[in-house]
Amino acid sequence: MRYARALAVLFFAALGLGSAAEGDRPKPKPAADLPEVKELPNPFLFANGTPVRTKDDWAKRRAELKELFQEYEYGHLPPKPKATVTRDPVTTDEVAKVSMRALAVKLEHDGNAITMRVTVAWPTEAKGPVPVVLQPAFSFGAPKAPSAKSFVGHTKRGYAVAQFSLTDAAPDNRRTGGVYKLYGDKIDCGTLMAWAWGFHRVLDALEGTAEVDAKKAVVTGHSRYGKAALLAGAFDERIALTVPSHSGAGGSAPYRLIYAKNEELKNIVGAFPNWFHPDFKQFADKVTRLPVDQHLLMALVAPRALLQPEGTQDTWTNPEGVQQTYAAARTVYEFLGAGDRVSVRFRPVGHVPSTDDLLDYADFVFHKKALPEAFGKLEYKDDKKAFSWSAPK
Ligand code: GTR
Repeated sequence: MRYARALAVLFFAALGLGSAAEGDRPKPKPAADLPEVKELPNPFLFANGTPVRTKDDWAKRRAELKELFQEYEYGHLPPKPKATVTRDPVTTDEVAKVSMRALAVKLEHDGNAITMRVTVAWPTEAKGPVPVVLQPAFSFGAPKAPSAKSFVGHTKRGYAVAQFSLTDAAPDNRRTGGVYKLYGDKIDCGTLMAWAWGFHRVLDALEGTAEVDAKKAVVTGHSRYGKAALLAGAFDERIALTVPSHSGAGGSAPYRLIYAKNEELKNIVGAFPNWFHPDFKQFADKVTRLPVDQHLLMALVAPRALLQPEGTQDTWTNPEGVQQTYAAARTVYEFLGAGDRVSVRFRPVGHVPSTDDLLDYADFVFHKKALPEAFGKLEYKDDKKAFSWSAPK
């Protein structure tokens, strides 16, 4: 049996799959056999109870957490396929001072191919490569060709944008097409991890795009795409700044801390089962047995920069809970000496994103500009810290 498994691992490695395939991985312990943890789980304790004391320990704990998120919540990040990028000629809108080009990113595996279409826009007057914001268009169908004008908000502040449709990487509501067409049943990821993979493939293509500085890549998205952006940032250390906007359940909001009519684990796995690992639904009535919670996903981004934009009237996305996950993730940033790389921004709004907040924070991260005062201000002043642990001294 062991031998067969080892052979299978070798077989899938030879196929170019970095790790074992779905049917081949040992099943993790079921939810009912996991210990109950009522508060936000402690980032500084390994699953076997050993404490994290040093930065080297954190690197190991980080690897452990990545595996826990993959095996229980999201499924595994699919491998990197063969990619061929075709670049259209540059067009320039002289009035908007925006230059653009379209990329077609062809991804292939085992005789199957899919294409992600990306529009890259940058300030015509830029003197060299500029930081780039990777942003999915919020559309469920084929993306329309975006106009130069729609990028002016970014380009006039010195940023490039790479806009694409995550539904090229995986459809919103089923496990077929996109990455599933490439790897079929050899992958166990849900849509959110498939979308994170999509962000990574766009970043691969941007690394070969001279007008942008791919070392200053920002990933962002709103709501469901915010969840995907957070996962993308957590699982790819090339990403310099992660901005999951109003990402809610499955994003930055805690499953364990519910304050009002917030989306709960049972709601999201009921409404969007395909977004997650097929077995994640076992936690619907066992939230406290989940070995992770979402502050730990945020902590995986550390020490790279992370901004949490939230709306205080956007109750479904649990902004009050995010104040807690932010505080909890912050302990890891501070432990790593990067306490100035994480922030939160509460606006008195409902379910709407803010480009200004993203660019203000990017200016701070990339250009050392002062941050407006509202950044880092807590909104729920009476709420006590919802966890008893702290970082090792
Ligand atoms: C809602 C869902 C949220 C969020 C949102 C969106 O229906 O409950 O988790 O994903 O959709 O993406 O707009």
